[in-house]
Amino acid sequence: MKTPFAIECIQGDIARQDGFDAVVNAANAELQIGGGVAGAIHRTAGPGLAEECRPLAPIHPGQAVITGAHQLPNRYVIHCLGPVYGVDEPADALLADCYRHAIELAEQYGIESLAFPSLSTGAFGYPMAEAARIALATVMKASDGCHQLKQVRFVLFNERDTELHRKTLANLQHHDTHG
Ligand code: AR6
Repeated sequence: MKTPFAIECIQGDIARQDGFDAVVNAANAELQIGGGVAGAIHRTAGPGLAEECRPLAPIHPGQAVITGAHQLPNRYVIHCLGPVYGVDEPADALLADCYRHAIELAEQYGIESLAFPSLSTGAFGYPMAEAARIALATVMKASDGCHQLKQVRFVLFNERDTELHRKTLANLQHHDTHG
């Protein structure tokens, strides 16, 4: 698996990714304001985002849809509905679908830089280590077919999750290189 775009993991707020073409929202099925990531994104974007989202809802687990970014410092928001852990099955495949579909949309819209939060690991209860492995492996694999995307960033809320993502990424890249 080669990685034609750069992947980095940083600690921060997904609603403050200045300079990135698009950010991913950990959405609810109705694509309306919620807690966590969806709260931060909708609060910063303003009410126009929920309005643009209304006709696109409801979405199903694993699906991704794209809108404008309104007052966020980006061009687009890609909204993904992650699986509720222990409810939506198969959870691992549905979580991987979110990342794959988000990257497909990014490619279609000529997005060069994309920032992801850790989907499903808050209110939806997905264990962080397992979710990190699925997220990073899926993004690395999807990068093979990408021509537009040049930079992918994972934005984690705290230091522990950031370190976990960095270590997971390093392990996956090591296995890639050394078989
Ligand atoms: N920036 C980056 N990461 C964040 C931020 C932020 N501003 N806020 C929280 N996180 P969640 P889910 C982390 O709950 O599990 C919503 O209410 C957080 O620590 O936002 O997919 C929606 O309306 C966690 O690791 O998303 C849905 O109903 C991760 O982001 C539901 O929750 C995801 O937490 C979606 O649940």
